[in-house]
Amino acid sequence: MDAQLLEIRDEVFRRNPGETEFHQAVNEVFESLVPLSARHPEYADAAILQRICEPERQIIFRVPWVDDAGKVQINRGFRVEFNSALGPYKGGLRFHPSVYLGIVKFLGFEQIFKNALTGMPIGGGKGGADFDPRGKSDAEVMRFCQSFMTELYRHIGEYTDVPAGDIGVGGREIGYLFGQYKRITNRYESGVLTGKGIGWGGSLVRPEATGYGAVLFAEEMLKTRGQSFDGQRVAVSGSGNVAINAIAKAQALGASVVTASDSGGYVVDEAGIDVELLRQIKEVERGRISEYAERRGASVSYVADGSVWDVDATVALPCATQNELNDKNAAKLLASGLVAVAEGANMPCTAEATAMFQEAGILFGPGKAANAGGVATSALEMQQNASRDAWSFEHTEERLTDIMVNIHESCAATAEEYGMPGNYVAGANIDGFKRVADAMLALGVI
Ligand code: NDP
Ligand code: 2IT
Repeated sequence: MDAQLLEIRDEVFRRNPGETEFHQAVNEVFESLVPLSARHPEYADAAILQRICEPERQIIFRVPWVDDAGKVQINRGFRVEFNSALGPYKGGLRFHPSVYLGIVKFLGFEQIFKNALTGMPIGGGKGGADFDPRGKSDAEVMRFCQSFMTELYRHIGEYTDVPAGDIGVGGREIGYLFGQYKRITNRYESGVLTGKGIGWGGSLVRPEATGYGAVLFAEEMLKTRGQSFDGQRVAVSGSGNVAINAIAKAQALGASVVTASDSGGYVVDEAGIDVELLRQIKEVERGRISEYAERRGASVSYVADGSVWDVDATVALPCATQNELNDKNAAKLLASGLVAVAEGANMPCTAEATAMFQEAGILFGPGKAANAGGVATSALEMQQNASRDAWSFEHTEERLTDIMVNIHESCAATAEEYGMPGNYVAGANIDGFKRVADAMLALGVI
């Protein structure tokens, strides 16, 4: 990094103390921008970097609710409206006890560039709460969501800010959130949230989109080396929305997916993960991955507390959470014959692991490119809501496929243009940044 970039980066760190995940995300983007800033002094003249690192608006609010025992509970809610140069703020809500401002800001910052890469008219934002939906009754989740929306509603809207799901927020939560928004505003404003159910404004393919998209992106990377998913041995982490649909798509393309995990441990299924059983346990029963091993039988092993990345694989799809794959895991995977990694989660690989994959010359698809299929399909949901239409599964999946192929092509072309062929991290960061920076230049100092 040159002196100017370092100075701006250090000032961002200083202004946002203690937000380690945000610092990590900012540092990665800055490292990629070295060749761009040399070619485009106009960005520095307009302080684009400093402006892009400062959210347009940050909302932090109290979320009081009453649990089933009648006890008053308090959580903290967040919405960081990061950048609206390309469209309304767009990005998910995460409900997880680890949520604090640094997590929301790292996710919101990544979202700016990811959303730009989709080519859809969406800005970047993220939100959530330190609420843990695990172990809560449906009624408790509903009361929490209603209280959360009772504050959030005044900040969002189909032309302003459009939240969706992320960890801990799926169709059930979006339903309760949308219901409360509709009640408070007395408007059936479908486009205010995405990830809605089919039948009340949702889009087909949105539930599958992130996992499918990550696999489609990885398939495009593999093609550049004359390979495909067919015959690969795939390790997947997580067993939520992204993981399950990544497993399904990788299997459909001929891969053998041998793992899934949750925060309690992981399973190894040498016969290939039974996706329907996994869906039943995780999506219907809201159970644990250990139950998968119990029900699937003797061929499956369950390892409590270990790392899923100890399992040999040729393709790794981290689909759980940030910084879940470190340098030790990377070394182990590389030694086992790894050829590709695509990040289904946001920033699942540590900076050290990412650097090791790149030095080893394997294919590495960063989250802001590889997992962009989810938010891209959210934009397709907004498009259907705006035109009061509902597309078929086939048409919507075709649009998703085109978008993923385009993101792959533009990241590859940008990496090539800036002298780093095959470096999708540089390609995604430069291409995403440029799209937002050019719009910000055009819109003036705002
Ligand atoms: P889900 O809540 O559906 O699933 C999350 C999965 O990750 C669960 O298996 C969960 O296990 C595991 N997990 C979560 N936090 C931790 C943790 N701290 N340690 C270990 N395991 C953990 O979320 P999604 O599948 O939607 O999201 C997964 C990742 O994908 C996240 O990084 C998210 O930001 C990203 N993403 C999601 C998109 C979407 O459309 N949903 C779009 C793009 C990216 P457990 O149940 O034990 O907590
Ligand atoms: O990280 C992400 O891209 C998401 N959680 C999806 C965001 C969205 O608005 O669909």
